[in-house]
Amino acid sequence: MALPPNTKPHRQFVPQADPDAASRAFYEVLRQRRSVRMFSDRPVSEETIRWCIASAGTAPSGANKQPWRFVAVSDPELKRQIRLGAEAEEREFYERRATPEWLADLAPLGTDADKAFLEVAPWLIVVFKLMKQDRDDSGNQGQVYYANESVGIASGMLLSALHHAGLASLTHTPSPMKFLSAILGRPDHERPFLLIPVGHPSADCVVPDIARKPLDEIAVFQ
Ligand code: IYR
Repeated sequence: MALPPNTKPHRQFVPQADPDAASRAFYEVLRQRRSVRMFSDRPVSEETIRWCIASAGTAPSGANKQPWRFVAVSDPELKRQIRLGAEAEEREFYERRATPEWLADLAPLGTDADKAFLEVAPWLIVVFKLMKQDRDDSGNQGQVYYANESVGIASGMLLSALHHAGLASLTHTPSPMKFLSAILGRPDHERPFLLIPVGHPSADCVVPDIARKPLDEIAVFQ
């Protein structure tokens, strides 16, 4: 392979344990993550949120364009507006837009249009997908590539980082999400991608009694 013009030696991360033990230990951590919809108002420091977003920002992306913006909201008035905007869309969803099959699929989760957690959770991280790069000094906006894949990967890494920090989170997708751009004053080239409430679970928090598919259903070795 021809070396690209700019390279440096790669130092591979070496885990504390051997690969079998390290991969299993990571699985044992991640399998404890659950989507939480019952939050307490217990605070989470901005420092913690900053490190978790920094972890997400280490994600690979198409041509390394890093087509993401993470907007971390703790201001109560902004959270209130986001709740009102989300609940308006969710009422439409539950009362009109959702098909009967979709509603039946959601029944085990017990979700409805009430999104109180959007005000209770100390942080809402709104993930935006960049449709173009930010303007450079001359005002030019370059292309981004594989933006959905890139911001999806970064979001997964964000969820893992939050979980690793002992925090609860939810991937919330009120649809459409345009109201988030207006409330947060984001520019046109940023599209809302995910709304992630972050915090601690309430003392009485329960989660749906559902299971993940076993390994042999999700993996094929050949
Ligand atoms: N956005 C709605 C509905 C919803 C849709 C799916 I797909 C879910 O996995 C969960 C909920 C809501 O948040 O209630």
